[in-house]
Amino acid sequence: MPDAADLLSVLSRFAVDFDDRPPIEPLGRGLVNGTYLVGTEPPTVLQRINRAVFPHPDRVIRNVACVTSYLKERIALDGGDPERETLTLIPERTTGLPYVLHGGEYYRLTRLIPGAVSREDAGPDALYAAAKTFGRFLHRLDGFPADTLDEVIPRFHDTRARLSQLKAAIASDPVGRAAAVEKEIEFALSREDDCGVIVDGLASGEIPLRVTHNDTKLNNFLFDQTTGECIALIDLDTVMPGSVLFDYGDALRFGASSAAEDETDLDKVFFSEERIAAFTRGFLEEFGNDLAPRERELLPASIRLLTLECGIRFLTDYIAGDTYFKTTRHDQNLDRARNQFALVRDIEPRLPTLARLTE
Ligand code: GN1
Ligand code: MG
Repeated sequence: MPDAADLLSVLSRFAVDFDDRPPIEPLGRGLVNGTYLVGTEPPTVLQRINRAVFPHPDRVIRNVACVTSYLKERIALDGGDPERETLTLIPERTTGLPYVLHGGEYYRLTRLIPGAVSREDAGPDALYAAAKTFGRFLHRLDGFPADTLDEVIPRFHDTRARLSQLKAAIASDPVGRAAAVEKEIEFALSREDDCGVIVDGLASGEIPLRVTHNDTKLNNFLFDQTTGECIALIDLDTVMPGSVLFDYGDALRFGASSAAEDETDLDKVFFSEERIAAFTRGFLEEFGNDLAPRERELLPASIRLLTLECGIRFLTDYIAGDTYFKTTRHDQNLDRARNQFALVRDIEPRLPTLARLTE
């Protein structure tokens, strides 16, 4: 955690008057940005944008500002609560910009949504609720002018490009780890032929390009602490033009797994059909009528592909020396990669059965 004095001086530059010297503590389990709860009146969330992941943090935050102000209008039109159903950025006092630049780092401050919690694990009911929120999110961004968004991480969900990054890491092998993970490398490379199915569909026009979230893991949804209702989809840093299949597949990659993303006992790691069914039902209720035939057809395959892609990314980062995803223990990225590959192995023979859920 950075120096408290530094964070306090950053906070003082946002256009908000805190009650007193605010207590600051780490918040959440995101793998990229530094996130802190500023626990005073008004309660807020401070984030330091990871510059290694996002080379232009100002563009990331500008995207988020545009997307949230658009969403707020749409939420109000739907009769919802714009302060609760999406993030509210607090500007810098003098410039009015949605961030503070301090010591070369970009910080943003958002209002804490009261009574809302994020979850690492959820049963079918919560997944059904999350899927409804996700479907509404897509609808609300339907008319958003996609060309005004900066593509903050180009080819973010281009699985073929992710595989090329893996090959590049293996070739340079900067910390000498590649030889010990030959089995995992082979697992990924042997699936190369299937990696282009979504991006090829986007290129041919069979899959529509939409404004999508691109990071729909369960802990990016907020739930009401008392009613369990799903309130909002947050972590909007990767909102970019993409495919709905990226979001559906990624949501289930994480949300329908029987275990945590870094569980090392792989016998405990498999997909729950009940959870896939619940999320799919909520999603189709909200968004089923908008789906193109090719999108609907590829729903089950997208769970497999996005899980494979995430495993490839974890493995690449392990070989590259753990420079991208935060780790808290040795070999955690390798454990994460093995975990994702276990899920892929589990789902591959089950795809024909799962297809019935999306018909
Ligand atoms: C990162 O920051 P967080 O935890 O919401 C990552 C996602 C991965 C996820 C894996 C910008 O998301 O793409 O799927 O970790 N975000 C970025 O848990 O790379
Ligand atoms: Mg997150």
